[in-house]
Amino acid sequence: MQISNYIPEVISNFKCSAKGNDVQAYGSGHINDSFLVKNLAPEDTDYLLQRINNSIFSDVEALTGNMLRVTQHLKEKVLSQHGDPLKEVMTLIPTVNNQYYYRDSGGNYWRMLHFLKDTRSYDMVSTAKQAYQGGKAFGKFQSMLADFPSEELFEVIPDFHNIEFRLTQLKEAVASNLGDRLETVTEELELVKAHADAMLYFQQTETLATLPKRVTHNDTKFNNVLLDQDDEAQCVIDLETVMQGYVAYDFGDAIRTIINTAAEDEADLEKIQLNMPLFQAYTRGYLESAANFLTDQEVQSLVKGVLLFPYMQGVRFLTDYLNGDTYYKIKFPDHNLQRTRAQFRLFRNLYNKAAELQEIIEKEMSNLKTSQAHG
Ligand code: GN1
Ligand code: MG
Repeated sequence: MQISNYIPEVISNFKCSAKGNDVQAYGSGHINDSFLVKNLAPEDTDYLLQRINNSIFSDVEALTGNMLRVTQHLKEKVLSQHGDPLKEVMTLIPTVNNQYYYRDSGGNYWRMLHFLKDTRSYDMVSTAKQAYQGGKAFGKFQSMLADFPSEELFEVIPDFHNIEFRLTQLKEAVASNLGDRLETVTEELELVKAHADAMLYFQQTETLATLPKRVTHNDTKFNNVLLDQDDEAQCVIDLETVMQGYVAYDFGDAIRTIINTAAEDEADLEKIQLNMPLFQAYTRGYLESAANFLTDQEVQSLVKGVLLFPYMQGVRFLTDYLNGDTYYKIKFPDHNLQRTRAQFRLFRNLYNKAAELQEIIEKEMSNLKTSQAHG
């Protein structure tokens, strides 16, 4: 049976006022399926219904527990700052049995969220204001969770951002060559090899000793920030990978989409250029809201995250390509190869500009200190 056939059953099991007369596929996620469930009366709440990919998120109960605790914590913070928790934080809708996920008669897992009207998200950034607002939003997100006991969060996907583990997965994919595609990726494997040692920075024992683990979002693509009609940041979404991590992970993953003048899967590699003003704007917004809790070492580590994330994303796409496309949704046969090449081109461009990126971070940090000193 098709997934969408379960939707009436699913809707009737959540405490929601929509009747399910108007349901549309929604968003551009690579893992879950999302649907917008509209209410007939325009003034009523709409809902976002998501089928959770439970071959990837295998413990839906623990995952949901993380999301509940984190959203609860964020809502309290927003309230104490006189904000609107319903608009600024994702709201999970309970089922008729007061659970926050539902398993349908076909064994599929679902969650329902309050849909935030009059907001927009962008797969690519076009203005400095958007980039700045994105930085503010993710910085504020981390800042509001800085006092949350990160070790209590369940590790939803073990070793999610552990590059050593990702490289091992790639090695295994090369060895089994399930998709019979090894011959097409010689150059890509060379690039992986050439940079592997340098990319292990976050796995080193010295790093573990100096950098604090915090609550991080772990999927800070720009389209995971909802902006309002004036392009002001309103809400950070897609909280299922919120776990313990390094702040540089979130910074790096965000820059991966923000600084790139082309799409994540751009076929024409020449179109993949770096937009430095957007990098600067994001960095400024981020530091403005995160500098209050960041250590000097963490600020120093940010640029390492910027290099790691396109590299690691390329490694993950390449692994999936070699495995015959079992993890990411694809739109055409070589999609994962095209994604890999685009991410590796972005990585090379960033690698060549690492010193300049570092200078921008330092300059923004010192501007911030100066302006704070002057009240
Ligand atoms: C996946 O499904 P989506 O688009 O939210 C992936 C992220 C990747 C991203 C690449 C659980 O996120 O880690 O960075 O694709 N999520 C998971 O665009 O693997
Ligand atoms: Mg995601």
